Amino acid sequence: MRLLLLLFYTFSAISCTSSTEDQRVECLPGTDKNSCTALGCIWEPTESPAPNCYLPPQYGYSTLSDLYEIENGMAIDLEKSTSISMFDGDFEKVTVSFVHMSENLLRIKMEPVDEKRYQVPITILGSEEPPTTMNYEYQITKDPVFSFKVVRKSTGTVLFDTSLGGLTLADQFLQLAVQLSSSNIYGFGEQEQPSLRHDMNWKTWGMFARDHAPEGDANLYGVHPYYMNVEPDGNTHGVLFLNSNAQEVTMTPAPGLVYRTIGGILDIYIYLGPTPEKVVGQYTASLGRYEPPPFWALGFHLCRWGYNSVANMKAAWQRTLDSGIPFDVQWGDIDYMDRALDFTYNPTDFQELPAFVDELHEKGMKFVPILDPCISTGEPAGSYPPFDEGNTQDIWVKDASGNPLMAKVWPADYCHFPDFFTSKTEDWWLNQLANFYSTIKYDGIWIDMNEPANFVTGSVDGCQENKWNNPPYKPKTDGGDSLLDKTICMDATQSEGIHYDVHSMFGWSEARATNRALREITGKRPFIISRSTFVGSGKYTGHWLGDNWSEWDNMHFSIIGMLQFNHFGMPLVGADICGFIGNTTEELCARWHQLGAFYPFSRNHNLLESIDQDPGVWGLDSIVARAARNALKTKYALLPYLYSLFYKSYNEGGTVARPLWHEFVTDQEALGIDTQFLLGPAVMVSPILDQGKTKRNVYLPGGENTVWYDAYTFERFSAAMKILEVTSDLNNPEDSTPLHIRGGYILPVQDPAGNTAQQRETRTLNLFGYLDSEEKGTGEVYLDDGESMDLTLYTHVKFMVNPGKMDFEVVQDAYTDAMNWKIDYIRLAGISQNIDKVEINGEAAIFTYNPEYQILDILPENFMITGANSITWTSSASHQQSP
Ligand code: MIG
Repeated sequence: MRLLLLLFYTFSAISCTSSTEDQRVECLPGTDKNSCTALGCIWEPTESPAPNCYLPPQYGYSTLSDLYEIENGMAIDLEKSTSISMFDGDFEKVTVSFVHMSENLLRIKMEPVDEKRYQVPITILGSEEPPTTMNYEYQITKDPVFSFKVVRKSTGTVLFDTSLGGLTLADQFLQLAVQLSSSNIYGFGEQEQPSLRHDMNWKTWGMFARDHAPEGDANLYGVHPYYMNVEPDGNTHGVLFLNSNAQEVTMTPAPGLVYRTIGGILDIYIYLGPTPEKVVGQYTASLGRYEPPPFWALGFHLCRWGYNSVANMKAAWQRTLDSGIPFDVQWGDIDYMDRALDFTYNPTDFQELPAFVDELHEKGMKFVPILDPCISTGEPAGSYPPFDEGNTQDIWVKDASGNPLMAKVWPADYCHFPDFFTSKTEDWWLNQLANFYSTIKYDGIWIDMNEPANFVTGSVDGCQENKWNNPPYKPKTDGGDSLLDKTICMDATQSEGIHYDVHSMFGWSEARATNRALREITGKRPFIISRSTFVGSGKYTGHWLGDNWSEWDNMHFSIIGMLQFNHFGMPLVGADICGFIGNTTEELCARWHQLGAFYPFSRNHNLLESIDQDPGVWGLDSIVARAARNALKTKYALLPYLYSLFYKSYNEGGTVARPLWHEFVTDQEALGIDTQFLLGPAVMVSPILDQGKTKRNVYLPGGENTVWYDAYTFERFSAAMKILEVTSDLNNPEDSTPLHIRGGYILPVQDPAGNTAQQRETRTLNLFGYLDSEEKGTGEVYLDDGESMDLTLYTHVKFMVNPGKMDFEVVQDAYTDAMNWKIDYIRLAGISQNIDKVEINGEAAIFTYNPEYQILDILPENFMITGANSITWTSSASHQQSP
């Protein structure tokens, strides 16, 4: 026994001090042997992807104090411990503070002493009162250098451990290595990740807003330095690195990560959850949540770049209507503009646009035009107010010499970028949008090119050579060895500081300004879709996944992107259906509608050079029209459920589209699944993603008692079977997207109509209950007018089924028209005993019971949603048992 213990201690001592390859933290990324050893780092070439040159264990910071109390937390003072300096500008003295933001949110901030650094201008909210108990604790280690661990109190699980070493805090290089609680880690964006769960084999992802089509591991439009990590027991936590500089993260087999950024400070927020949905809810509560979109935003959207005339736009629109496809929103891309000038429309080819928009409105439909941020400088003075007023107001991003930075985007002449961080720019933007609204009654705004995207490097005048434009270390971002590629000079100035610091927040600031403007102009809930996003953008805008390709694998990637943006607090998200770049095929486009109908944001859109791909262009009886029709009718049927999910996510937190593991976090298989997804807790979508296939395997997550129902046939399956083969044959008119509903849930649905306005007019809901193995179920619906800015004016009703009865609870009744909404039809699946009597509020009711399918159908009359209702049913079996 004693020997064993001794061996154990020796072993653990060794594994603590020797760096195995997996635990290395690279020294001076990309260095060679000579400079490695000259620097004092360790050179040990390896065959594995681990770095050859790595930092020694004594590298980092030593402690100058013990932990001492500060307001709402503790702090400790540190001093740089070695002479090794990878880059200039190391902070010699720093303070690390641990701030108790709430019982489930810990902030760790590392700042140089006596030096003011740029900090992201976003306030992360904690609890109103300082927490008295915390679900976390933290432990400091002083040897060989300072490191800390964050521990979940209830389980003792170490969530975040910096003892891998490598802590670097310098002017333009900040690095932290973290040992993770498990390799089930998700997040960091925006890139096109090939799997939702990270590849831990030294994979590096850059983050820096960039106009780049999703491809390989390129950094894309937005920046979200946020991840979620599932602990070995299924508890989950989230971590935000609040930083807006160019940055990267390397996932390592430790399992760990090495985070690096080239500016600002290390400012880390750890969200304790402990369920995946709670993590997201805490994250969005701290940043501001996405408001429920207008109801119509959940309908089908049609767009393309290159209608080139209102006639072509109308033709595509008409074909879609003629094909019987539910359809709510027509979009206009830059070709509607006069010579690509914002706030104009082409006076010849789009002369009829305002009239067409009126026609759309008469039919209950909507119109969303695009706007680009760069404002043309080339119009004659006095003829183009957006530019003239921008000049007067002095709103432009300035170059290093203080002149408005000259960029080149779509307009023929050079253009200036507005600095959306100032309120005078917001006022100017509001003004332009208001004037535009007086010509075209748009219903929402699409903001593109806001990375910001520039067709010349830096500016038309180039950029100076300096530490901002040519930083000593460039993270793994696309664009060769330059940060300036396709964007503006890093030393350009904005009110919040140099562009170097705020680059990736350009889209965030434009979305905030647009949100504010649309509220004032329309008096309604704004609908905005932005290409570039940052931490907290969900407070202002939805997102689409950018310039994807009409390729089969891109459908799979779109599921991953959609789920990630739900993690990032941006639930209104989708990818261009049928793909943006290249020509789609009929089969691909049909399958993509089957998937895309179930994106929270469903839009078909493509590129100037590509063929028409609207669902109507393939012919009324084509597989595309049929797939779109079937799938979108199902989506429209589910809209009350989907819309309620948005309300729930706003009121209580959580996602709309979520990975399987959010609901089944201890199901090991579910942790790796990303070809299926859930809408809310109950609806599982398993699209066919491969060319030529009509079948696929569906993984049924859950335990032995979990039941799944085929959404269309109500056939019941136990999750114990794990794999279910499903068929969706495009040639079979009945087949659609494979959908399964989780037992235990009651979905509020509606009969699908041509558009959401028509659908809502019926003021009728149906309830589909899919009962669990104990014949129970719950569900809820949020009803409102679908467009008010006041988000308290809703009615919220819950439904509960227990054996023999269904109860309704009106939780809140603030939507005045709710009193006119009724329930026409209730179907309960999974009732095993023959039912021979159903009563509604004590009165006999019309019903049928199908013993083969175990389905009870109830047809109530004048059954108002907000009434004090209750339904009971009895079976002949129970009659026989009673005396
Ligand atoms: O340089 O407005 O991602 O959806 O069709 C391309 C034209 C500019 C990029 C967007 C895309 C849009 C296109 N825009």
